[in-house]
Amino acid sequence: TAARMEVELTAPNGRKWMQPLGLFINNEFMKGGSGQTIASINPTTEEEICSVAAASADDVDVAVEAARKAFRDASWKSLSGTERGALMTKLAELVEQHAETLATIETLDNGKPYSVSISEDVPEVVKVLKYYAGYADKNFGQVIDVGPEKFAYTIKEPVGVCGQIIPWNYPLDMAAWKLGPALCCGNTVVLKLAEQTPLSMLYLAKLIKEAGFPPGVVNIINGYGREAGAALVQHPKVDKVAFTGSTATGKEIMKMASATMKNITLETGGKSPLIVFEDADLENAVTWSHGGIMSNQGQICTATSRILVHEKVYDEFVEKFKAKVKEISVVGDPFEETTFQGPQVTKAQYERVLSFIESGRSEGATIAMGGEPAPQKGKGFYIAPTVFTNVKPSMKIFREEIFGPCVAMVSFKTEEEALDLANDTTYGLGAAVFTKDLVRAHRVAREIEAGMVWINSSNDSDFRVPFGGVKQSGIGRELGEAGLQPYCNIKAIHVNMAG
Ligand code: TXE
Repeated sequence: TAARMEVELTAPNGRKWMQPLGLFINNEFMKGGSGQTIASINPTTEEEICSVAAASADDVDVAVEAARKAFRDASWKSLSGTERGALMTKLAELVEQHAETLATIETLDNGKPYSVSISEDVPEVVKVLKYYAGYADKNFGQVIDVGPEKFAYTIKEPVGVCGQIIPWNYPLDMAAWKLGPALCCGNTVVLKLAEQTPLSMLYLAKLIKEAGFPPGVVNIINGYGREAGAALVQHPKVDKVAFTGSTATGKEIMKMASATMKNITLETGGKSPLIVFEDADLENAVTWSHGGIMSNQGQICTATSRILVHEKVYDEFVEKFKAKVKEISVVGDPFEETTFQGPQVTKAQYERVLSFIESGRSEGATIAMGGEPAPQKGKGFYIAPTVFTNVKPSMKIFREEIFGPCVAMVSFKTEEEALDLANDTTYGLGAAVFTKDLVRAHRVAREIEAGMVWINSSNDSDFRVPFGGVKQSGIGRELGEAGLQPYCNIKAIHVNMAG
């Protein structure tokens, strides 16, 4: 129970660790005033792993006060960028040392294959922390020439206390994407984890203390969105809110944050198109488009969930895609080495995906493959990889984010029609284009309404390159140099030298 603040856990791969269960505030785990807890469920077995403390609005206030105090404290404020970078590098090294445990926890709590947690999710945390550690002493202002009688310069200041809210699809990576730039710029943080998957980041919290961050610089709390999340967004002493999650919640957060005019960045949903032209290398297009929707159980914000294929190659593409699913999408226990697809993260998500499948069926799309639950030994939130053909743009499965291993395929005749279909969405996160025609590739990349376009690949993001959306897929950018901008204020200083 949370009263003990930690519990020994053992995973199916034999790994054992002490799992923290409290709210991480001021570098200590605490119970929280209300004593309420949330059970974390293993999506493979549907059994409880452990119960974790959930923050009330009062607990959020304690965490924000800790971050506020740390923001002004010399132990953090007086550090040079180089010193902040050194702390972040130390944290990255500790993450590397604890990689197997972190990957194990991620797989146990989220259901993603261990082979992916260990080779992608955990290494991404290390890369992002090291990348922003490097920026910590290379992010400064300008001198601006305004004539001989004046001197003007800018300095970059941290924004202050950052409230960060993350989802459950990439718990470690979403946290790293937010902590990296915030700490680089000298901010302090209250990070609210997704109530479905708090375990990996609570373990990582121990490493933050071990790395030597002063108390209160990073506070990490579990809790419900409507309670802890909303309290964080509305807190008058929080200067900035960064959020990744659904578009509906993003809109609510914008409204709440407006009360004190907080700086906000939002990364929300998507319905990203992937266009296959008739001259594309079909093998390559099939490989990437499979990964672009079927990896991570389809729980990817940039999932290329709408595949638009030129009519000349449509039938061949569909057959090849189905064969690729049969070959690669091995559904099974996420701790098995052969598994490509584990369970959906929660029962709620599992049911949501199944209801989308049902809507596709009832609206008249063809289920060319899958379309049903795929329990393993009678258990788990598994869904068979699903391919829809005969999809009309008016259907829900073409318009709404499913967030599961389900893809909608549509054919087109001309480039213009492909672009109309691609842009016929309220979202604008990712997009992919497959063609050997260089000129067309770049022309289409410019015409697509999206924050990111992949040419001849899909979902091939990189921590050095800005990530984010247009339209209702979000505001602002994470990653890359652009990811620093929301975490610092530019102060202009004018010096009059004329007397
Ligand atoms: O998201 P929520 P849910 C999409 C995906 C999924 C759907 C619903 O389509 O099926 O959203 O998922 C916190 N004030 N994405 O319900 O509610 C919440 O506690 C403050 C896409 O899980 O957006 C959690 O920490 N915070 C997405 C986080 O917001 C609130 C990833 C996300 O939860 C809050 C996840 C409130 N009022 C879901 N309500 C992506 N972009 O990758 C909730 N939260």
